[in-house]
Amino acid sequence: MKDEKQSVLDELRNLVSMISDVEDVRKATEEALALAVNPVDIVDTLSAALNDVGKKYDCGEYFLSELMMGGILAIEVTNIVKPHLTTAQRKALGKVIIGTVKGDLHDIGKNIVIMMLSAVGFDVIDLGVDVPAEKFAEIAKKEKADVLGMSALLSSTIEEMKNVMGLLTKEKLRDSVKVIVGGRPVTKEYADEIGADGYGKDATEAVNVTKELVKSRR
Ligand code: B1M
Repeated sequence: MKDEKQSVLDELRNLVSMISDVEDVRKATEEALALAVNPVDIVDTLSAALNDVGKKYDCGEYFLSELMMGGILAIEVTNIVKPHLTTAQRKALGKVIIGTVKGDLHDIGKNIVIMMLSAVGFDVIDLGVDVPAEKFAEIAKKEKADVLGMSALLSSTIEEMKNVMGLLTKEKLRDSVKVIVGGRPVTKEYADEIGADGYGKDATEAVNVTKELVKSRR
């Protein structure tokens, strides 16, 4: 028989992928936390549910309105989980600037990565979405960032990562800042191809890779 924790996670996945009432989604998230479910498992469940939504959109079962509602439900869940991921003592592991590349408005995955990086003690500056290459370079320089992170969810916008890499080289910033990339269409091969220093397939990997990148600078 499934344990209580798994049942509530299954329920949460079902509620989000069926685009249920926001109150029910909130209740299931709070119930999971009350049962001491690891917040990272809640985030993973949310990712799986959004994948379900994406598949339904792909096959024509859902339309843009459902895609948008999926995003709204995800924001509700992450807002509830966020305080449970944040550590009380900050260890100041390093400074990270992160944004979603130009032309791309998806920010749920990026925000989860930010939550997890902040939780382990990184000082994170969120550049938001639709971030032009010039802004990545400008803020990396101004903030003396250890790591620059780029997220992209559209296959049409990952090309923008290459532009950012080119500008960082042109501005002679590649010796001072490490670059990590991630997002649904991004692969390790693509990260290598554009000369990024790291790739994270999910938020947990993003945290581990960022830690390694900061260590390699010292
Ligand atoms: Co859009 N969308 N969307 N969407 N959307 C996708 C991405 C899509 C795959 C859906 C589909 O067709 N199956 C598809 C892209 C297809 C493609 O490019 N091949 C798509 C499309 C087509 C579009 C529009 C073009 C739709 C339209 O207008 N006709 C439009 C584009 C707008 C734009 O950006 N210019 C659009 C709009 C939207 C909404 C605004 C409605 C909404 C976004 C709301 C928001 O972000 N605030 C939305 C949503 C919700 C989705 C899906 C359903 C969910 C995305 C998501 O949040 N996933 C998505 C389907 C899917 O992903 N299967 C889809 C959950 C999230 C936790 O995962 O972001 O991958 P992800 O992040 C992960 C990892 O990738 C990684 O860690 C995260 C946590 O584990 N990661 C990193 C992410 N960034 C990282 C950075 C790192 C390291 C790791 O280092 C820096």
